[in-house]
Amino acid sequence: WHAAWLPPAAFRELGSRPVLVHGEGLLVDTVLDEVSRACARYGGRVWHGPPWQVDADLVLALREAGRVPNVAAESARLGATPAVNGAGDGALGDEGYLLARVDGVTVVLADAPAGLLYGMFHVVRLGAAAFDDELPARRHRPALDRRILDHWDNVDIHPVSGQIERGYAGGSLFWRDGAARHDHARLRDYGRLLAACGVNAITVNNVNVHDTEARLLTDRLGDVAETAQVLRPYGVRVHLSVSFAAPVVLGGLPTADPLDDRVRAWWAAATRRVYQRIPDFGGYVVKADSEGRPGPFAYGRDHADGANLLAEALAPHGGVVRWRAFVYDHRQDWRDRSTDRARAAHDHFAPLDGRFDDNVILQVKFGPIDFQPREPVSPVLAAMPATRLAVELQATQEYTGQQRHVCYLGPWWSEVLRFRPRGEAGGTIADVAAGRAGAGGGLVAVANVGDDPFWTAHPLAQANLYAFGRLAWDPLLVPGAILDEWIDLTWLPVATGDPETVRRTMHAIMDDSWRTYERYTAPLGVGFMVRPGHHYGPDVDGYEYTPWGTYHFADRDGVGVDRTRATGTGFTGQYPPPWSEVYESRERCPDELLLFFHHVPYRHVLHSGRTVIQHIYDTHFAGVEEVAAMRERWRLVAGAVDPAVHDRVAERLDEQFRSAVEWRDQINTYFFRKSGVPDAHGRRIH
Ligand code: BDP
Repeated sequence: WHAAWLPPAAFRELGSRPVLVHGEGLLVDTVLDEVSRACARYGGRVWHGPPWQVDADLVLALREAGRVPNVAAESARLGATPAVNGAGDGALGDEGYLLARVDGVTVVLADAPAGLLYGMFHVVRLGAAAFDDELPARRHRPALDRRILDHWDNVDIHPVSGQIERGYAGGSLFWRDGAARHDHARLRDYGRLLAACGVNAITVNNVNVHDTEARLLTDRLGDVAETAQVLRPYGVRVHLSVSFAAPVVLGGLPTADPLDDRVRAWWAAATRRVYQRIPDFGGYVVKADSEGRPGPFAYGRDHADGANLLAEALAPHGGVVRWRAFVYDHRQDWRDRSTDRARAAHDHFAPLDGRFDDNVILQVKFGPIDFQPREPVSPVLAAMPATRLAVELQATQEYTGQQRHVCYLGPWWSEVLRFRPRGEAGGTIADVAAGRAGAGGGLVAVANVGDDPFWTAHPLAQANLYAFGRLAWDPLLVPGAILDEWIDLTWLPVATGDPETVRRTMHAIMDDSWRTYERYTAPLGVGFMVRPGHHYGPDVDGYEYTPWGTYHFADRDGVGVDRTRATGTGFTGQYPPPWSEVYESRERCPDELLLFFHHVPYRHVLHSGRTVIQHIYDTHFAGVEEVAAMRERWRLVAGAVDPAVHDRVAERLDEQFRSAVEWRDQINTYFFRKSGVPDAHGRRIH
């Protein structure tokens, strides 16, 4: 498998110098190991101090209490600007570090081993710039304490979802055909990749917990412990998805009622055993009463009762339960517009604000429906000030081209994280996820990796994993700059041609690729015009007359879902002002979300000055042209990147082009036939 963003050559600068590593601990050993390997390759030297008195170019040191002055004084001495993130008190916390250039030596100081590890990867990222005398002294801390990837991996091959539910990059890194893979070398490499972009926890199994997977909690716990052990040196903690019915399915109890004492005792005992084997275990993830999963509703209890049951079992050990807010009726009547799936999470959860225990995190999908390439931000994220909230993103490209299409999601996630649900005066979604001093629910993404040699099948999809980690560390990073970092680390060290051409080409292909994808797929926020089941490629009416609650309501006069209070489902009323008013108004609603909130005539004029129907035609023609241009650009770097990678991307771009043409033709034809309105530019639409 390929090294992704940590090819040995990315360590050239660090590895060709004298380096001092100071401190003790498992993660310090990891730093030492990384530095030693780099130095062995590039001729540097490494000392494990004390003593301090060596002539090093780089010092990576863990400060022992009492031995070194406090960080505030020390940063002041080094002229460090305060960390942009985290507590303003100057503390470095468990994961922070101070990076500075002092008298010709680059210094990384941390108070805890994880900080040293993150600091070392920062030095790797900077390359030569880390040794520049102009390097600004700065404290660094993650904005969010929890930066988590949820793997939707099954232990068994599931008849419908396979080895990985919505996985597009081969088999699982953890499981194969019903058993653990024990592939420690690969797992360890995965841990490195995660640490290098800042991810500090993963969930090792699917949120849809089938029978074999349920047993990871009990008799198959050893496999989880083994995974935790391999990832621990990289500061990555393990979480488990559990079934709410576990006391029945695994424990033989007659009930899983959250208020039943036997059930509480069962969870307490099961959880105690987990912590005996995995002392730093992160916690549980639960999908309950959703898409057929068991939950508290069966016992007449609500989701606060359900979540608090598990919270109580985890609390003595410092664990958290991440309870998913993705709860809706997937058996609804498509003729009944009053049952709006977009409303479901808020209807269920907003009234429960204040009822959750401290170690409950409510994990909310970023949008009200389901990971579409365009949705408004979920109103739940503005409705529960007394609850710890995590924001859930989808790195696996279920609805964004399934890792056959290039779709760099950094700009989309950045837009979500910077959104201010209460208007300019209020905080951002990133603030909601950060909670107070970073201790909020954090940022979570559904993972996009598998055992494919390129990790993500589409080599360019790696950028989404990288960007997720970096945005979770610092949500204010600029997506183009993250991409640049990723290109620098991943591609340039191994480029076989002019590096600047490679960089330019990558940017040209990827910077705007999410918007390109949006242009040739479902228009103006309406979403879900995909093939039912697997969700790849267009199907104009695939979900239109089904019970799933995902409709576009196109008819001969117009298209879109009326979610207004005045005439529709009332969903706009779940937002606080100003958005409740902005979304309610056809005139003020942003173009890209118009059809999410309104049913409008085809000749409705957008802010752009174009009619809805002409916008649909134009964007679909443009989207396909943009993919054609991507393909052309990629051809031009044939000699400049590894041929195996080049071939893989080229083959995917061919498929993306074919698929984009299919989308364009089906969407345009469909709306032409519905509306009868010809293209203003006379282009051929069937
Ligand atoms: C949907 C996926 C489904 C997941 C579900 C979830 O299609 O496979 O189980 O989300 O998040 O997008 O639970």
